[in-house]
This record gives sequence, C-alpha cells and structure tokens, in this order.
Amino acid sequence: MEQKGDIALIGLAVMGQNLILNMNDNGYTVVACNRTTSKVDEFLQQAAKGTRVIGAHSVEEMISLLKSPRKIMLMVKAGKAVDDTIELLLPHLSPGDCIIDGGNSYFLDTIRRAKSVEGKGMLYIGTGVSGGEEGARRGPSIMPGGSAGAWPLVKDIFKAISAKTPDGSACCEWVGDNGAGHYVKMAHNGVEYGDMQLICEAYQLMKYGVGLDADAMHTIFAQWNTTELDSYLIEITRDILAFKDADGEPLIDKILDTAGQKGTGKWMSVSSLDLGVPVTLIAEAVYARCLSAIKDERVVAATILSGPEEKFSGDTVAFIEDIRKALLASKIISYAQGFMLMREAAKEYGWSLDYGSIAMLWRSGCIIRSVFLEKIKAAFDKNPNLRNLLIDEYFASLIGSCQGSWRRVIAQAVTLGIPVPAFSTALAFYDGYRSERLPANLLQAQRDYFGAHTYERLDKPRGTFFHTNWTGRGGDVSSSTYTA
Ligand code: 2AM
Repeated sequence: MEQKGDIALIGLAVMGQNLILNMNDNGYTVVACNRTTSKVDEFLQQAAKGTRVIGAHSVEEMISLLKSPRKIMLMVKAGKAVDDTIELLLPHLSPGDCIIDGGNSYFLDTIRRAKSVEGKGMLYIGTGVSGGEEGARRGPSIMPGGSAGAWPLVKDIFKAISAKTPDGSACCEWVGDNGAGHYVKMAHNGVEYGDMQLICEAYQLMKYGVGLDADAMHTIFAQWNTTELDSYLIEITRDILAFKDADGEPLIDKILDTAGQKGTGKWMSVSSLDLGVPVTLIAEAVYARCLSAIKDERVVAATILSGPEEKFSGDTVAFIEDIRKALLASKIISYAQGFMLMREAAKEYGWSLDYGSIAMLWRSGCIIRSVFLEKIKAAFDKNPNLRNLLIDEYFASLIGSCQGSWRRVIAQAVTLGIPVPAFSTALAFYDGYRSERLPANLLQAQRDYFGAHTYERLDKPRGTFFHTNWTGRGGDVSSSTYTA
C-alpha cells in the first residue's frame, strides 16, 4: 500500500473530525481512524467528502498508510481510552514513531505515558488543544509537551493548523518535557474558570444589585469589550445577553442556574494545594460551581435564611464603572496566581517554561483569548525572571488605579448580600500579598504552644528555630526532637 499519510488521527468525535479537516485544509494528508469503524465511513461520506482524507478500518491498515516516522494523534476520551489505545498501537510501531494525545488528559497520566512509551523506543506528546469545536476547525491554541525529539516531527503541521496572533505568529509552541503541555492546558482551563466566574459576578451585581435587564447589560458588555477587558469571553457574554428565546424574551433569564464542570478547574486547584501555591480565585470559581449545583438546597435555604434589606441607591453609572474595574483587578490577580502556579510546577516537575510564550499561546484560538495576554507577554519580555505579575510596573499601576473601585464594589456587594466570592478572594489575596506582616506570628505561636512546632524570630537569622515552654507544664522539648 502506498504510504502517503502525513499523520493519522484516531477518534472521530467532533474535535477529532474538525482537526482532520483543518489539517486537510493546510495541505496534509490525514488517515482517519475510529474504534467504531462505521464512523470512519460516515465521516468520509459526509464531512470529509471530496477531501484528501483517507479512512482506515484497523490499526494495521492505518500503520501501513503512514509515512515514517509515523505520527498518530489520539482524540479519544480522556482516561482509560487513551491507555487502551496506546496499548493497541504499541506492538505495531517502530522506534522513532510518535503518539500524540490531544485530549484533555491529566498531566500526571501524561508524564506516566510519556515515560512508558519512551521506554519502548517511541516518542510521546501530550498536547493541550483549546478553542472548542470552532477552534479545532479554524485554528486552535495548541500546547504540546513530551518527548523533545518529537517536536520537529509535528511542528510544521501543528503550527500550520493553529490559531495566529494578530501579528501572525502561531499560537503553538513547544511547552516542555513530559506533562508540561497538558499542565499548561490545565492552567488555561483553570484561568478560564476564573474569568467566567468573574464575569458572572459582575452580571449578578448588575442584575440583582442595580436591577439592570439583559439588554442594558448587553450594551455594557459591548462597551467593556472596547477596554482592557477586550476578550472572547466578554464578547460571548455580550452576545448571550442579546439572545432572545422564541417568545422574544432573553434566553439567559430562562436558563437554570446550576453549573456543570469536567474537572480541569478542580485539577488545577488540587495541584495548587499539592504545591502550596495560593491559587485562591480559581479554587473559589470551582466552589462557586459546586454551590450553584446544589440548587435544591439553595431553594429551601432561600426561604429560611435572611439577608440584608438594603437596596442599591448609589450612582448607577459610577457603580457600573466600579464593577468593570473590580473585574479587571480581579482578573489580574487570577492570572498572577495562575502564573505563580506554573512557576512552582516548573520547579517541581523540572520544566523550563517560557511564560511570555505561554501568554501568546493563549492570545488567539482558545477560550481565554484576549488583548490582556499581550500585556502579560510584555511583562515577561521585560523581565523573564519576574516573580509575580503583580509587581510588574504596568500591572502594579493598573491594579492600583482599580483598587478604589474594587473595594467599593465588594463593600457594596456585602451590604446588599450579593455573593462575589471571586472578587473578594482576589482582593484578600492582593491585601495579603502586599502585607509585609501577616498574623502568622500568632499562628506559629499557637502551633508551638500546643504542638511544640517551634518558630523563627524576627530578631534572629532565618533558619534558627525556637521553642517556648508557654505554660510551664509542656516542657522544653520541641517537636523536631519528638513526634507529638
Ligand atoms: P467510539 O466512536 O468508538 O465510541 C470520543 O468519545 C471518542 O473517543 C470517540 O471517537 C470514541 O470512539 C473514542 N473512545 C471512547 N472510548 C474509547 C476506547 N476505550 N477506546 C478507543 N476509543 C474510544
């Protein structure tokens, strides 16, 4: 059989199909495969009709159609399906062939799979692909990581099919070894959870605080999209608010307020706990979804628990501008936390991440695409070792100019009894991060009091530990010398 396939793709759900069509548009010959082979025929007869796409009905056939070294991309369900498919492929591959997992895999799974596949002489890539169905078809953001030797094999294809920034560069760059690509994709999704929650809190304040209707909010979001907030998520919110149901009423007012989730925000929060990085906003965004999901309980509680009687009575126009600035300030915190986490993960897992490049991977194609990311890139260009986005001159000054609004909005929300968990945790983080002294002196004293956990002193060098016999009864032995 003539070996003319540039790449094979297994998994013909909509993302897989669209990636194939995108590769085809860019001049590549793709071999299409699926566990249920009838889907291969359907695809060839429908969406892929008239294209160069070749169907394969077995692994053997697929392998025989591919040029060497073979590149096989999996777009199957995350989890066991990926392991099963890898097992199925391995006996048919030759050293130097490459398996690429383009699904939403957990980065620790990717690290494990990369090691195992590399151990057998093949190459492995775990790549984030973001942008949904539309992105896959027209140009997604692509975040590949894994065996460095595999990058030259797929670089041209991936760069060709990826989204492009306004200056024309590809939203696809090598991220790092092992699970780095899927980690960065996870961070992308976590940041997406944060952005969405922040927009929802702004909406809630305008709807239940100020009493605006969907049309009025549509106009506000349209205006916000011409400011620093210019982004895909603000844009779709604008359009959602204008969308009318069949009866002419805003559809948004009829949608049940219980959020779903697929787990990437949770993974990011778990990773932040594992690594000890305070990624508070994204964790709050996950919890906000969880709270929304217990609708039945909330409906009962609403009849039992009272809130304040106050109604908003301020200047509406000024308050709306305050909300915009609160959203912007909180968004800066969210990204600062996301980049803090990636920095710590890079240390933990031995990656050398290029943070400016990651910001540009997200600039177009993906769900969090925004103008804002260019400012992040500029901050890391100016100082590649920047410890935290918040201390970059541009962001420090921008957040400083927003903080009056931010505090007013949160104070007003508290007065009105409107929950703004992400706005609030962002401000608490800001105030904590800029505090030279926090009450952890008391915390250390408490720990030493009940558990002899010791403390360091302000007037002694770091790394010298002290224990005090606080009560005269506990003794002078610290917990470093015995297990309490
Ligand atoms: P299917 O059409 O045969 O179900 C999204 O679910 C994609 O993942 C589909 O292409 C689906 O194939 C594939 N998939 C799900 N579980 C799989 C498994 N255990 N092995 C291989 N492919 C699987």
